[in-house]
Amino acid sequence: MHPIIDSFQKAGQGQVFSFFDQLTPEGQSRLIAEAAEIDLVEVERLNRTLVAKSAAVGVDLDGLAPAPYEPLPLHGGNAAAWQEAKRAGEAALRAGRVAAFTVAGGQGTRLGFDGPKGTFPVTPLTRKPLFQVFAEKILAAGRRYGRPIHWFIMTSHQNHAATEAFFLERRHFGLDAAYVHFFRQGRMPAVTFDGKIMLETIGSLALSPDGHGGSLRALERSGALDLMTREGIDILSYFQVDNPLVRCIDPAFIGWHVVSGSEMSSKMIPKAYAGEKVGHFCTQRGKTVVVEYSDLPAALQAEVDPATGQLRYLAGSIALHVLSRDFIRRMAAGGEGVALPFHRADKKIPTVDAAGRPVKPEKPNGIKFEMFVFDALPYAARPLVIETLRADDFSPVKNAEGVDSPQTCRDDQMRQFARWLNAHGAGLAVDATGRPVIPVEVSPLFGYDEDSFADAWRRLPAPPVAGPAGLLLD
Ligand code: UD2
Repeated sequence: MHPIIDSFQKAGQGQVFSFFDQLTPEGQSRLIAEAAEIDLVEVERLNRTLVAKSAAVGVDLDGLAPAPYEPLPLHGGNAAAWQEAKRAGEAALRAGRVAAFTVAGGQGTRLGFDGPKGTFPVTPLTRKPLFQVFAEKILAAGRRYGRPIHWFIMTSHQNHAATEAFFLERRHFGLDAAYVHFFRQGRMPAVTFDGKIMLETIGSLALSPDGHGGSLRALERSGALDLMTREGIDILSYFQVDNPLVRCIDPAFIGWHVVSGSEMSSKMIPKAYAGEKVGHFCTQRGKTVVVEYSDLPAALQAEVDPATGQLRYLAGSIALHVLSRDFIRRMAAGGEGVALPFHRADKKIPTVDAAGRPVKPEKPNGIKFEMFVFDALPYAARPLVIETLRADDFSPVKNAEGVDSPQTCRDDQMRQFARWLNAHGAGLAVDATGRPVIPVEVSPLFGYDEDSFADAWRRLPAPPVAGPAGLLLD
């Protein structure tokens, strides 16, 4: 018997090979190869812990309190310290210590878009795809600081080839291809409610991406951390693929991380309303933790701080982090007590019945496991949370319509462009929400943040003129 089949049988997972005899030799090899990806010891541990627990068991809220954060000068923060942080970040960039990192392995099901999410057209006028927006910001930042910036992109098995092809076809949006690095994240098998690894078809396992937390081990496995070491890069700027407003490279953020000697730093925004779907920065037993919106009871989310009149759990996590290379390496190595936990999600998982016929379940029939990157925070030395303005850093595209949709994101981009323009006397008419009345787009290659925009504006020979489609600065 093949040793992989043997190990599955010994682990009580022999059902994976129920239809093995019906497969072609190639099909058999494929299934064996998938099975070889599975860490049976890990699955067994999850079965003993997460699967054995009922899904209703909540997270540990014992001793939870809101985490402190470094407020912006606008909200009473120390302006001199912010200036110093910015200078430190600029110095790190000029020294070539920083790389950008996008997690783009998600399936983007809510948006209903067929294809890697980063290929979704997102800018208001020219409809640049998300990947192009990030690419141009990274290209421009590299030029500004005199050092091209390496960019790591984590894909999934499902979208890896399509993502690479997209970059090739678009000539890496002007970036040097040698500075753009793709790697796949790991996969986890789904299990039934009694812990049996599920098949998707008779010849394949029900596998799914292991969550953005899987990025830490994938960075190690892919050789990205070695590359960083060779290139003298020790700081990674982490962001999600769905948020074109993000300052992929933010000197103040990087500088706060450096100055405070933090191993993992994060940005928070004040939550807009109690039920907003973001994680919450908290402290618990002396550690910084993020508690997801789905895990923090509604009553706690709605608590108001009498001193400020604001939500008590105000600090929303928008999934922007700066991580130190050696910290990632330590997390990836794992070992006792230094591993990201898995989270359980009960899902409708397409599978096969006892006769091998396809089944499309109507209600959840199994469990998927995911790791979350913010669960690394409690392991980081001197973790730091700093404030940012939503308008400067956060407008994700999540849903086809309504909140966090392509429309709200285009509007937010235009508000930002109009703000920059009007700060320099462009005199653009805007509505009560700050949205310009004509369509406006500023290319990241012109200006990708307030400073770079201001410099480019000063160099303009004459004020820009709007065309029939709107105002475009590129
Ligand atoms: C995430 C955060 C939430 C808030 C919000 C901001 C979690 C659990 N929640 O919510 O607190 O910060 O973002 O927008 O993280 N991804 C992978 N591989 C995976 C799964 C996800 O690369 O296996 C990427 C995905 O491509 C995307 C990002 O991670 O860039 C976030 O994924 P999501 O859309 O599932 O996160 P969401 O909206 O539930």
